[in-house]
Amino acid sequence: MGFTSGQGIVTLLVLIASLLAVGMANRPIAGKPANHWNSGFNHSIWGPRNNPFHPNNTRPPKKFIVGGSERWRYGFNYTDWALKNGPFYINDTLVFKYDPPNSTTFPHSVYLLPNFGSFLTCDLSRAKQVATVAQGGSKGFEFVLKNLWPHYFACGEHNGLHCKEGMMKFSVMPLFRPCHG
Ligand SMILES: *[C@@H]1O[C@H](CO)[C@@H](O)[C@H](O)[C@H]1NC(C)=O
Ligand SMILES: *[C@@H]1O[C@H](CO)[C@@H](O)[C@H](O)[C@H]1NC(C)=O
Ligand SMILES: *[C@@H]1O[C@H](CO)[C@@H](O)[C@H](O)[C@H]1NC(C)=O
Ligand SMILES: *[C@@H]1O[C@H](CO)[C@@H](O)[C@H](O)[C@H]1NC(C)=O
Ligand SMILES: *[C@@H]1O[C@H](CO)[C@@H](O)[C@H](O)[C@H]1NC(C)=O
Ligand SMILES: [Cu+2]
Repeated sequence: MGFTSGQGIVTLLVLIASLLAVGMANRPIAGKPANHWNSGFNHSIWGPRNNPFHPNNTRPPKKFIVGGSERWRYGFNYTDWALKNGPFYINDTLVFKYDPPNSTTFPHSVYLLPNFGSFLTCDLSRAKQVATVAQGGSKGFEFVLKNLWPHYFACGEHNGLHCKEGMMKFSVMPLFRPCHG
């Protein structure tokens, strides 16, 4: 069947009417915000502090003790720690704290793995050591997040065993935050 201009106008009117109906359906009801794009938007969760894309997210750089009071040790879930303490931003500092080795304490260290594959398998063959077994002492080893690419941290001790079996690994994707001040 042909599509005459008369039918076209009717179609257009029906379209406009249905758009208006949708608009009416989103009219404010008692106590609800008038702007329907905002309804259901929980500002407690997605406020400036937590939302990495919020224009007012301008908190100054922070220091994080990796693992919190557990520090950098064998058997603590650092993936979980990173999930709960992130997101991390450019210029935040990660502090790795672990005792220098002696006859009773296990040595630890900090390596950066080159990619997700080596992170999954704890393959240290192309990893870059960023902290020796001695550098976690006293105030700890500080790593400033300077780059926007993913960082794959792992303990390099026992040929990857601490990473594989001891959960001593986590990844961080630093986000860009507009400069504060
Ligand atoms: C928004 O999220 C906070 C924190 O999870 C919660 O306490 C609050 O009840 C939520 N508000 C609404 C309206 O869902
Ligand atoms: C950002 O903060 C400024 C000053 O505190 C405020 O006037 C403005 O409304 C905020 N913008 C947003 C999108 O929350
Ligand atoms: C560590 O924590 C992550 C994130 O909460 C979880 O998915 C994972 O199963 C945990 N790993 C172990 C071995 O419990
Ligand atoms: C080894 O180091 C730990 C932690 O620093 C310390 O508590 C312990 O006394 C040390 N042991 C020896 C034998 O030096
Ligand atoms: C990070 O810090 C450096 C030096 O203090 C500064 O020049 C840079 O603008 C900062 N970057 C961001 C994204 O805040
Ligand atoms: Cu270790």
